[in-house]
Amino acid sequence: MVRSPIQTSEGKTHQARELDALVIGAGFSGLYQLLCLRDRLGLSVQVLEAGAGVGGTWYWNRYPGARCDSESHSYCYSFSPELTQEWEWSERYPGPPEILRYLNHVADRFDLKRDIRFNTRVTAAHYDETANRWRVSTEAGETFTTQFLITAVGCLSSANVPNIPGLDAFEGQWYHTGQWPHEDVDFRGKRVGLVGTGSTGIQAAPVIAETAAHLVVFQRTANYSVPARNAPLTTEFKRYIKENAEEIRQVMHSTVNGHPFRIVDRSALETPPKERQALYEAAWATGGLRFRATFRDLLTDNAANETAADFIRAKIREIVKDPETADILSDFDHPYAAKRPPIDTDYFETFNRDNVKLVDVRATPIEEITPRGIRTRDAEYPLDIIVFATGFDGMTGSLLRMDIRGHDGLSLARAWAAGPRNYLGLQVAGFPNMFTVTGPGSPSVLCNMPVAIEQHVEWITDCIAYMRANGLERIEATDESMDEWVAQVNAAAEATVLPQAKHSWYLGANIPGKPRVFMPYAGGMAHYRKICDDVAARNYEGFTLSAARVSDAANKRFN
Ligand code: N01
Repeated sequence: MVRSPIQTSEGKTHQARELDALVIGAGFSGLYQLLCLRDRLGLSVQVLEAGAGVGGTWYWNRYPGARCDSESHSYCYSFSPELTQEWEWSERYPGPPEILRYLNHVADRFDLKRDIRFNTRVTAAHYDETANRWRVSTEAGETFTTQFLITAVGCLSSANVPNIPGLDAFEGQWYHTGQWPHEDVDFRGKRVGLVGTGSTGIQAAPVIAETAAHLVVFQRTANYSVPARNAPLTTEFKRYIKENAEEIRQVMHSTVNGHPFRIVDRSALETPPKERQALYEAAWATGGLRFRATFRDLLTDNAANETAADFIRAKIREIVKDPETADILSDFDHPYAAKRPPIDTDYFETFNRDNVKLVDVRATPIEEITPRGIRTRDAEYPLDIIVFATGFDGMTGSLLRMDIRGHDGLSLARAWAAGPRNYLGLQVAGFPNMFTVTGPGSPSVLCNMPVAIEQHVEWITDCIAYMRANGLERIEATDESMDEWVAQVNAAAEATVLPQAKHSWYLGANIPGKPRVFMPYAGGMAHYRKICDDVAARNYEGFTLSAARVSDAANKRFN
């Protein structure tokens, strides 16, 4: 490792670590990116991670009921057949402790932790044109310089605590699910308010209701949910996973969402109603995201989608005993799966409990938080604990909270003032040698994440290997390729029902003032993979690559 003197803005001089690549974040993406760049390409790499351990999203999201909605045998890396064979999942859907055990196992197995600096939050990354290097600063005042900067910061890492007047004066305790304490929160004997009914709130409500004295769920938008049907994995299924690992991988790589099952090539509209009902019943009994794969046209045709919506509405009315509560829970304002479709364990059943109440805050909005609880237009609900399951500043939040500056001091915040713009979700014009793993403009959150992550990390690794092999030092997306890609991202979204969910975080609609832009690429993971492969095969078409050498300026002081 080389150190060179750096002049900070305060005028102090200290040593900066010089690296080939710096990776921000030690979740699924950061760990694999470190392994690829360090062990396959032989680069000097440092990972900086804000948390005290590996895990990224799963390090922070430890709220009651948290569980992954991808099936465990697909929610893992597939790059190492040995790793696949040696690891054994215990349940159909893993919870945070098991996912963290898995990621720690991976980090230890591949000796990754020695190049990860924990408790280290990156605050800024500035590109130095002359040196062709990024200068990266941390909250603690350390500085690193690096040729390649890779953000592996996750899509859902910047918690959104709504700006409701009075929170500061609340006399009870409050928590955001995405920043859950590492100690247990004791709900016993407590009156708990849960704000938000996205995937998180739907998972948390049944578990909180089991121990709390009373739970009030504040729902703004009714949400579809399908039973997860979580269960321990049978010995037979565990054997199936091992024996068919390669075939499962092939399925995940060839499907739209990267899951280990295919969308059935059958139209909901063309299927006779009785048969369609039977298929939905079977899918409901199977549970999980497989429900969405029952028909091929659910996300592309509103009338087809309505058949799924009708089925779920009827299920809610069947499960929930109080008709008024059932009406509020099933008063959907968007097509099924236009928002990320939650899967649950006894969510709707929870509203049959005597200690649970649903409040429709679309009809009676929350006006303030008082010292004693939450006051809506119609009533005050006394509470000891408030749980905000109010989501995240998704996809761009965790990038924009760092001060990232490219050419001529251009900030990423300014470059994205009208919404995120990039090429392939991987690079932004004006920010050379910076790659965003599963950034906006890539399938990311519409895909089983590890599949999307492995594809990005491998593409970035291959790209850097290509540069090294060809004496190239700098890669930057062009403006034209970025314009073209943004148009493709928009067209892909418009071909689906996804943009019809007006309150969706996919659109940035959950954050006041955030530009309304549909962020993930909805054209399908398999198609996206092919596009990226083709770009690489055409010598990184759409990027400008140059042989600008890292000059001596790398060793001189930055201003
Ligand atoms: O967040 P969300 P999430 N007053 O943004 C409501 C992933 N995930 O944490 O819809 C009242 O979806 C908001 O209401 P509305 C997954 O990708 C995965 O639940 O804006 N309510 C909504 O009900 C998921 O999509 C897993 O009207 C307010 C809720 O809060 C993503 O994380 C598990 C409000 C936020 O829903 C985010 O899910 C969990 C306010 N001021 C999460 N502000 C699995 O793998 C917001 N809301 C299973």
